[in-house]
Formats: sequence, structure tokens, C-alpha cells
Amino acid sequence: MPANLPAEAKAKLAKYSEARTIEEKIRALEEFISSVPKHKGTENIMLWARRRLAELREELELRKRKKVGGGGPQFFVEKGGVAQVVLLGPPNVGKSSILARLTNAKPEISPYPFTTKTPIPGMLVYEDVQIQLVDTPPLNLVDTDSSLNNRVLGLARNADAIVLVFSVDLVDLEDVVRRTLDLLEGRGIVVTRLKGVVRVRRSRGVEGVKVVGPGRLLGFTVDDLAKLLASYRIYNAVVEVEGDVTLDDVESAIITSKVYKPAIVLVNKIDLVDEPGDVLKRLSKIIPGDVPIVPVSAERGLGLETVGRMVFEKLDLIRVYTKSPNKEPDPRPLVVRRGVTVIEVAGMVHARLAKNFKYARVWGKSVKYPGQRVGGDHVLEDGDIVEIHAS
Ligand SMILES: Nc1nc2c(ncn2[C@@H]2O[C@H](COP(=O)(O)OP(=O)(O)O)[C@@H](O)[C@H]2O)c(=O)[nH]1
Ligand SMILES: [Mg+2]
Repeated sequence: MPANLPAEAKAKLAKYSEARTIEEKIRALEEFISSVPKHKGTENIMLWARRRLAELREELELRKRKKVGGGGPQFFVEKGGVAQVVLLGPPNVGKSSILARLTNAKPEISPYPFTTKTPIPGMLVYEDVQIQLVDTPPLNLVDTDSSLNNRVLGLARNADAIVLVFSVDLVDLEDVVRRTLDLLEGRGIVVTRLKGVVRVRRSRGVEGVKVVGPGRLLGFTVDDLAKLLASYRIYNAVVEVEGDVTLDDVESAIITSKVYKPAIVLVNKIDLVDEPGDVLKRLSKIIPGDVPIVPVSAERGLGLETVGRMVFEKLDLIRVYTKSPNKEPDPRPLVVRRGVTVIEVAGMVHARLAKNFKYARVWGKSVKYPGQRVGGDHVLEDGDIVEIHAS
């Protein structure tokens, strides 16, 4: 999205990102919109700005209602378990039925659309971890800027992963899937890992612009980057990069803050068809390759046993069991991000263990033989047992 914005518009955008209150943000965004020249090159950013404005107005409205005490439906769900995963999809596909099957929650289920009006959490137990699953009101694929969509997608943005639910009996299923993915993408929620990820954090703690992370800058220098940021009135910032990143990616990140959400797709009501193979094949052409597609039936309880493992794997989390010498491992795992090292785990147990770390013994997938001695930078795998030795 290279927007080629005039300086005035950039300044307004800077004002928007510096704004502290919702009212200030709304005002700045309105000013921004009226300062952007309308042509093909600014279409995307205008689309983003209008949506963001609608979301902010929505949020303001909601807060006002809460203040007067009446309170609209409560939309925020406190996170629980090792991760919060949101069930998303059009009406009547069986989202609530799936929540009821997979968790202890008892949502209302009915053949009528829009039965679910507020998000409902439940706990999905996968082996020895609990994952919070949140049922939501349906996405509106016709009036995509509806206020309910704003709230549901707000939930999705805040969650750790999403489970998209469709059903085989949907008329024009492929079109529904396509429109759902478009809706997410339009709100900056991407379900396929971005090739380059950029996060721009303003920070008074740093002098100038600092680039961190394992990524590469493609075709531009840190100087070019500093110039671009300065045109948005960002002078002190940490720019995190992962993968290959272009200057356009940076500009998009400043403006729209895209987020990657790990996702899986459930195709429900599989009991209604004899041979789902054909439907699944067609869907796999539309749905990005790294998003698993799972045929299920909430009614018959088919296919659902794999959902816990799939979600857990998609979250890029692993379980690590710590143990003391000559003792049994702690049965409660530490749930940590994939790629974690032994020294990091030591630090999580106790700062002293990391500081005085000597070596560790590891049992599990990351080592060649049980009880292998490893150093602090050894990368752990799901299910590993770690015994840390410190002085
Ligand atoms: N045949 C069939 N019907 C289902 C299945 N799952 C849900 N339903 C029905 O679909 C309708 C909508 O279910 P609900 O869970 O309320 O969908 P939601 O609107 O997505 O939350 C209800 O009548 C359910 O009984 C399924 O796996 N197979
Ligand atoms: Mg429902």
C-alpha cells in the first residue's frame, strides 16, 4: 500500500497515532480523511480510514452506553487458559454447537440465525492444557461494516488465534469463504504468516530509529527508513522486522497495523453429505495453504477430537516440563512459545537459575538420547523434560 500521501495528510495521520483519547482519534481521523486526495492510489488507505473511524465511533458509543449504566452487551472476554481462540463465521453454521461439543459451556443453539448475541467463553481441554474457546455472534457478510462485525472482529484482533467455521450446506459455500477471508483481510487480520512482518514501536527510550529482529530490509537502508518515519513525525522508534521487508511494508505497518492470527477452518455439518472430498478440494483452492481445513460434524461428534491438537500446534506453543535432580517432573507444563531455549526456561523458573546456569539434562524430542546434557542455547520441543543444573 504505497499511498503517496501529501505531507499534510501524513501529518494528520501522525496526529491520529499520537492521539490519546477516542475523541481525539476520531477528530484526527476525520481531518485525515478530508486531507487525502481521492484517486486510485489512495483507495486502500481511505477504505482503512473509514473503517477505523466507524470502529472508533462504535467504541465511543459503547463507552457512553456503559457510563449511563444501561450497558449494551458486554463484548470483552477476559483471557483464560493458555490462549484465547475465537470461533468466527456466518450465521447458522454451528459455531455454538461446536463450542458446546468441545467445552463445558452451554450456549443457546437454534436453527435461527443471530441466536448468539454476545461472546461466550468455554474451556477446551487438550491433553494437559486448557485453551479458551469463545463463541461469537455471526459475521455479517452482506453489510460488512455493521456494528456487530466491528465488535466481533475486534474480538478476533485481540485473540491469539481464530477458528473459522463454515458448513457444507451453505449455498455458494466458496463465495462465503472468500468473502469471510476478505472481510478479515480488510480489517487487517491475516491468517497466513506474513512474508515480512514489521512492527513500529514509538519509543522515547531510543535515540532515532533502531531496527531489531531477524528480518532483512529489501532495497532500502536504515536511513531511508528514518526518512519515511520522519515524514510521519516518528523520530524515535524501534522497528521490529521478521522475514523480508520492503519500505512499502513499513509504510503499511505504520498506517494499518496488520496482525497475523493463526487460523484453522472447520467445515461443519459433514453428516449432510455422502462424500465431502469434492467440497474440501474446492475449498483448499481458496483457503491459504497453511490454514488446515477440518471436516467436522458437531451433531454427530465427528472430526472434533483433532481440533484441540490442531489449534495448539497453530498457536506455536510448546509444553516444557521442568524437574529437579532425582525427582519426578512437574506434571504441570510450562506453556511457552516455540523456539524457546533452555536458558529462557531457566529464567522463567527462577532468575537465579538463569544467572548461575551450568548445564541442563533433557528428555524428549529435541535430544538424541534421554537425559542428554545440553547448553543454555539448546532449543526445546513440545513435551520435553528439562532438568536445570546451576551453581
Ligand atoms: N446436520 C447438522 N446440523 C448441525 C450441526 N451442527 C449444528 N447444526 C444445526 O445447525 C443449526 C445452527 O446451529 P448453531 O450452533 O446455533 O449455529 P451458529 O449460529 O453458528 O452458532 C442448529 O439447528 C443446529 O442443530 C451438524 O454438525 N450437522
Ligand atoms: Mg451461535
